[in-house]
Amino acid sequence: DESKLPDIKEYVNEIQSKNQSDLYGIAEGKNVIFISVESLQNFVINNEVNREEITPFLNSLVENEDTFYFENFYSQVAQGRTSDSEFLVENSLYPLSSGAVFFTHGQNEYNALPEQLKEKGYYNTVFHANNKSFWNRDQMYKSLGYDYYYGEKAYEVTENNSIGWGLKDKAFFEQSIKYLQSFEQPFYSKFITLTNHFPFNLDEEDRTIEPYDSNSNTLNNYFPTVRYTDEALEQFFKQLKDTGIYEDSIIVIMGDHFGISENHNKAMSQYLGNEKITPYDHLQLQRVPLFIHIPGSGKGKVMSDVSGQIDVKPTLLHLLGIETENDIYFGNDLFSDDRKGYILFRNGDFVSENYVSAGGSCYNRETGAPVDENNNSGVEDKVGNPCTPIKKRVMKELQYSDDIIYGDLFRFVNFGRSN
Ligand code: GP9
Repeated sequence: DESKLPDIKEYVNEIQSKNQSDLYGIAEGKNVIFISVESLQNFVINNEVNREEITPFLNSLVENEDTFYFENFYSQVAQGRTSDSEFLVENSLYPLSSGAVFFTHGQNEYNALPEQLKEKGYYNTVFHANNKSFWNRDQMYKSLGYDYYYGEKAYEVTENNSIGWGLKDKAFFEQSIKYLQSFEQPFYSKFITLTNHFPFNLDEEDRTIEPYDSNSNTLNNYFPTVRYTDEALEQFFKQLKDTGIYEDSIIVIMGDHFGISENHNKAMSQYLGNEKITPYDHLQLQRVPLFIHIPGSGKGKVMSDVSGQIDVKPTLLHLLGIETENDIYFGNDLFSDDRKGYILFRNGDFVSENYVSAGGSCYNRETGAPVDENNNSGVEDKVGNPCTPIKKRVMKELQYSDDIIYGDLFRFVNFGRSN
């Protein structure tokens, strides 16, 4: 109920980044092209399979002087998978512990990224070649402030240009460009890819690297589909340049969530060369790549701090020079040096700069070794389990986020928007 708001606001005010970064406003007035890549995990970046590079295009982006690449960026989704990642990114609130918030709270009041951009004159669209009602997107997108959703029917889908869940990524981007060209600028457009979806089916003609060899066909086939999507992204960048959209845009590429589940731990440990996949390793495998590409900025670098999907909204708003002081959210601006220092997961696990709490144990983040909880190893001036104080904050933060969603509390907040 409404009476919870003062405590929530106080907490949010405590954790929000106060120091403006050098990059504040660097992309003011630019289009935002956000690409959510299905099941793209971070372990494929700058890695090989059968001695071949898996993601040559994304690897070239890591080196690109206009790209910020976040190598310790975590997916924080729960049962709502892709829809949860969309929810985290656009609201900087946490998904729910059961069910998909897109379904259960699609009619809530939000103060989402698209709504805030609309206020600044942006035209907001989503591109995703699937049935519009999947994940209740058609409803939820209205609540989040989208102007239009280009779903499956906006595309020419044939037997030849589709596989698995539908339209192949290359055709998807190719057919989307004409819509982008027709928009008045600035626009915010989200693209959600599909080809790299479990069980990773791919036509022979689209396969440019060979599968891996293990007891898991899922993991084996993951690599060629990841490569296919990498090529689709490269092609899309080229099309954006050819049409002149590129220069007036910033381009964000993010993996939505894991593609290889725990069921494939044996094959995964073989690939990674680990003896087994521990709870610590499992959490580290929740890392997905985040690239923020700002053409002409020349300031790109690899960012190594702990970060997650909860941080995307304030980070993007600040790059666009949009103030968030009166907003209510749980992430931090990833370019600010004033951040809360941990990333939490829906089940209460977390990763902080020094520790990882997973499966009820506390680990040293750097080494992966369990911290001796009674013996104070790994910390100098704290007695007891160093994960305990962070865990308390984590549980409180999840509770506040749940309070907002279950109570639809943003009904009672005046964010100063006119729409
Ligand atoms: C469905 C696509 C995949 O439209 O976004 O969803 P997922 O199964 O990954 O949540």
